[in-house]
Amino acid sequence: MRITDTVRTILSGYESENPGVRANLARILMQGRLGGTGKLVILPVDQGFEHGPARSFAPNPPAYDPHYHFDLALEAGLSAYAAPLGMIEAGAGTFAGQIPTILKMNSANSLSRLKDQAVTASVADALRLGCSAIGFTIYPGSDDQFEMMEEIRDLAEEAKASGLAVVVWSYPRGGDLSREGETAVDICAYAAHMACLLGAHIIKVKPPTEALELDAAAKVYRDREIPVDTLAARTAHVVQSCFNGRRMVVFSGGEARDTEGLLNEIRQLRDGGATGSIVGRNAFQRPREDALALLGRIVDIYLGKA
Ligand code: FBP
Repeated sequence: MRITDTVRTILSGYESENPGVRANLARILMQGRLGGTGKLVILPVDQGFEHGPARSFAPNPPAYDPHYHFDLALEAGLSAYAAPLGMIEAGAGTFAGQIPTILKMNSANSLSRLKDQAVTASVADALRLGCSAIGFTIYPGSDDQFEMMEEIRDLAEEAKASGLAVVVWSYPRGGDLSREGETAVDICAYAAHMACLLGAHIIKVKPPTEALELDAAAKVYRDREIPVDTLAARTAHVVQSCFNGRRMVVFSGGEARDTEGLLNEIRQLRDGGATGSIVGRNAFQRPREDALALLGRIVDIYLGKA
């Protein structure tokens, strides 16, 4: 596989990483219909842990089968598939070498009152299963945020030493953050930036809203006239906050909703310079044919065709 100039430029932003890490980032960047473009669309399926099996899979029962998700990501020509240990173990053999996988190393569940996650896999698991990257969630703002940051510090060090890439889901919540503040643009940019500082290669955040949560930050946004009135402008601000574009940033899809609303949002993310999207429920909760059509249109957006 030869990499494109675009991918070579992206990899040059990761200038201290070893060849193993770069090769795994290249694998993800060269996979599927977006291969070589520098854009990514990833399928994440950890919602069984986060929300439970019925809420996640009852809308489309074939999705109870772990093989369904490997196959969906592959058929749709996506860049990678991310899931917790058990889901990856249940399909890694059949699909070995066909689609890059991201082992989600920690998970929350809806039965806990804590804004925290348990570490549920190891770097050795990721290597054994042929994964290209580890994935880890932090909850900036929560009472457990520092412990989570220390966990990813250790895991990222081990993963990078083993040549694996590191993807961080940075989801502000808990503590003194208001519900609105969880997706406020100042908080989203702050959370994305902290994930970069923690050494993430790919950062995953939710699309930011126009809200501003922190008074001290709000003053700067006003005084410096940082544009936050459109989603494209807010996306550009988040990308800038990720080392001025030297780190890849992907945006999550959220709860299942109408197709045109989702696609319009993704067009704005693209226009703001997002690396791509990571879309779970909106994909696997639709019947397979509808999901393939939707993912095809999302990929077309990042190809600049729609
Ligand atoms: P979705 O596209 O289904 O929102 O998936 C993205 C994701 O980050 C999942 O990886 C995760 O399970 C889920 O969102 C968490 O959603 P929430 O934090 O809203 O419960």
